[in-house]
Amino acid sequence: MKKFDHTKIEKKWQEKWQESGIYKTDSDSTKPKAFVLDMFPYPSGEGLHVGHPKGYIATDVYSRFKKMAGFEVLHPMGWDAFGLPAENYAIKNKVHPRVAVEKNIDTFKGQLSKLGFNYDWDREINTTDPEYYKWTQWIFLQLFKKGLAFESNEPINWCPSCQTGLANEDLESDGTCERCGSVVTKKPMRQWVLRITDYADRLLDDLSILKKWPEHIKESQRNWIGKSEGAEIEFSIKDSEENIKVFTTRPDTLFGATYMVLSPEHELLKNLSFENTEEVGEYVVTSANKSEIDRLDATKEKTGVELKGVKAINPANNEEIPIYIADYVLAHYGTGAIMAVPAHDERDYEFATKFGVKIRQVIIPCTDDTLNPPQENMEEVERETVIVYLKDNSTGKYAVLDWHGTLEGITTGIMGGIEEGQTPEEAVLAEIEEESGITDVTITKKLNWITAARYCASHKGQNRCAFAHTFLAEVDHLDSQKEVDEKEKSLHTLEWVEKEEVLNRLTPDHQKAIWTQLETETPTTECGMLMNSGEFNKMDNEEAKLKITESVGGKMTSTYRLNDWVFSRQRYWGEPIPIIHCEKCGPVAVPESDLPVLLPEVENYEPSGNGESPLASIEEWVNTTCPECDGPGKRETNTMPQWAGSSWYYMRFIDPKNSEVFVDPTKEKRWMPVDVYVGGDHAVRHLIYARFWHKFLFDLGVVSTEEPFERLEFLGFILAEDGRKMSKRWGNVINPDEIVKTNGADALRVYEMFMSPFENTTAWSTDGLVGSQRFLERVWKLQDSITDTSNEATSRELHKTIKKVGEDIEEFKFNTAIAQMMIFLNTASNGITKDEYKTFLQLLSPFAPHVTEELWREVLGNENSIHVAEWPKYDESKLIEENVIIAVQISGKVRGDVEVSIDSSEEEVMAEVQKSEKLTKWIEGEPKRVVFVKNRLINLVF
Ligand code: ANZ
Ligand code: ZN
Repeated sequence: MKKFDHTKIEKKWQEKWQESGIYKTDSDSTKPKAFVLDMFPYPSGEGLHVGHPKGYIATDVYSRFKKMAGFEVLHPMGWDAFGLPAENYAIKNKVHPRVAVEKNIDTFKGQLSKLGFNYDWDREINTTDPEYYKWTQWIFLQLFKKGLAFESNEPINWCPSCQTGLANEDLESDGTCERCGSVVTKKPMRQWVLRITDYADRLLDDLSILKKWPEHIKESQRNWIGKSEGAEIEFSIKDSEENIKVFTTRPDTLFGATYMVLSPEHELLKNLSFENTEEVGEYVVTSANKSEIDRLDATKEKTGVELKGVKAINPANNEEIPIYIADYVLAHYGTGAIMAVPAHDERDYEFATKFGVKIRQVIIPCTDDTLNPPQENMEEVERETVIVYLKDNSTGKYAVLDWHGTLEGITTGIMGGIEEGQTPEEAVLAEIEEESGITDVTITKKLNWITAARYCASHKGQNRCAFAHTFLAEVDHLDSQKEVDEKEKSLHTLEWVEKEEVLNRLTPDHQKAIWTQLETETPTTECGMLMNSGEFNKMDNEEAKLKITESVGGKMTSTYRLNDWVFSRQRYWGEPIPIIHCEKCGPVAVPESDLPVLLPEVENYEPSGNGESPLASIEEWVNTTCPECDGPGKRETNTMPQWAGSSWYYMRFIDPKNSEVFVDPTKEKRWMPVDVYVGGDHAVRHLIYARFWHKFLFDLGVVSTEEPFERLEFLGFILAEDGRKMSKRWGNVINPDEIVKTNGADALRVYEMFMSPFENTTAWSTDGLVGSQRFLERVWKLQDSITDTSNEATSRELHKTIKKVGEDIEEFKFNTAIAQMMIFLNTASNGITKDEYKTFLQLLSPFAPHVTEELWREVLGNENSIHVAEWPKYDESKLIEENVIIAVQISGKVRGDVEVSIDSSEEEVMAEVQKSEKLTKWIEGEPKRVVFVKNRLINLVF
């Protein structure tokens, strides 16, 4: 047997595979297709670390498997090379970004090639290639022609360090720049914007078609789109022609709107005359300097200014209500103005409490009691009740009632009905005296909200809906406590418990909720029935939403968190936006025949800092003629964001060299959609942008599917051995080139697929890597175990392995596929035939393509590559597990038997014995000794 030397064989096969062209995709093939796609990389200056290839290994394994299984596979690779990092790198190292990118691509490609990937490099694409970005510009022009790309002068995110405008998607969740971490400010500037919001509903609704996407990615997209359904309602302003339009998700609370708030940026401020202009003006300036994150920060105290001398009219009850400006209302959400309902909205509650605005409850939260739920077909009777939590100041404890009789098991506060002519407060004192015999009580707090609970009063044969007024009361000592009468005693026992215990002791959900609310004083945001709402009283609030909206002439509508896509960057390294500005004709599309608009050479590609792209300084390039009127025109100098090229690249792989169209329609139909898309980033950004462009192209009729990516597999990252992210900064980066040298590409590939479930984030382990290397060495040595006659155990395990590996690869469960191959290897070391060995190598070949090829061809003498061999089939009959009956003896006497699968271990047999009552009654304590004869008997000696 030759020695296993990965350094020799890996390089050799990589060269042979390239020469023989086994990875070329045959465009004319009629086999079923598999389009297997990686999120193509951004070729950074730092090269790959061992974490990067995890996804590429997975697609390599998958596409090799699919090819063997009879599919025509498209598995391409390319470079997403425009954008800030290349440009920042270039500025820092004083080289042209194009030169830097070319060098970086060389490094990346070299690193990837060493891992033995089966990419069809004839289809390599690069987003910075003019032949490629010609089509990115072409798509932009189509968007422009359909009115979906437009100019705007709204304030946008501005990164002072990158000196460019950014889309919301380019910000971290804390509002800093995703690239450099700087705090992003708002700056009004001219920019290009794509109307992605026109597609918001389809982007949202079609998530449901994407059955093969991970749920959490779909959920992130749903949140990003952030659809809210509600109503638009207009409020008139007293003695004015103006109106305030609000968006609300709770039109059912309209009667409770006791004030209004405009965002400080609201246009109406210009048209209204109010008394305190100076104060208002100052507030507007202060909020302009605050970040959105600050403004939405719930922990910060609410601020605002009332517009003195103006009042709005609540259309539901014609009440005059004050108008404020406050920065907790954002200009770019809904209509930029709200009706404030302090009784049912937390922000409004906080604001109203601080500014002394009226709070009016209009919704009564209702809960069905879970212990005594209302019964169907019973009449419902309404009752007003009081609930009071009484504190004994001498001990700090609170009174609870344990109920008896039909209410056995229920614990509540002191409670009872309000009688005719009684105020709730009088009822409280009366109930306390009746149920506890205590008199010298002071009421210290009344809950601001009435709540309701529905329950079944079975002794009365009726359902009750109790509207509860809730109180806190105190008594200084219990000296005056009298005996309660016998009848009350039989109903309940009074108990004093520590404050911390009260919540645990209370049993009805309703009481738990109000006890908590007494403490936190939060407004009630739940659903329920209406009160203080005129003709709508007692109506269910869901029903009231539409009814109230209609009654005031409002309309139901939706609003989205998603904003239009800010699509221009004031930077050099991007696709020029193919627009010419003409004084007479406005922005005009560059004729399609003039595409691509080439990115010109510049002396200095550093950002100017004044909000202009470096392209603005190249006069010869900027000045041109207007395609419409032949008059003087100026080229657009902003460039596209780095997400442009990646929004459609997958289709270019289908037809990478076509100079007539971005993809030939017949080929597009053959290959789209992408069957499996693999990556570990961009849950929202890239995946929303690409879906948007794809739907747009679908509407144009130039692509044939509604969605681009049929199935998405999202990977978990690989962390450094120390559990941190791999980064130069921590000095914990591992370069795959090193691993390839010392342990081999095959070992690296097997290890990364074996380390954990594919979607898990896992720390690198050198021991784990070495374990995978050992496994491959044992596979190599298995050639010594080849025998002429087959062995039943090996044969059975092999068929089990064929089935499991195939199914697991299909489901991206690579780790369990490898685990099964390890099990097989153990069995096979007792003997394996040459044919079985071949089959096993085929199963392993997608994971470890080099060593399996070497064994397949050089050791076992096959002519053709293992990678074009057909995927093995398993024999169902070999999968049936045979069972055997094992006699069970207790201290030598046969007491019964158990049925287990053949070759079960002592532990497995014991586990069966433990399940049998007939046997366990003979077992007491631990046996002194166990005699086990495989497939025959077990004897427990006591
Ligand atoms: C009255 C109301 C009563 C509201 C109530 C809520 C609860 P989501 O769900 O996030 O869409 N709102 C509307 N526009 C706003 C803006 N520009 N800035 C800040 N807040 C705004 O939130 C919709 C709710 O947020 C709207 O419904 C409105 O307050 C507020 F018990 O109207 B609501
Ligand atoms: Zn013109």
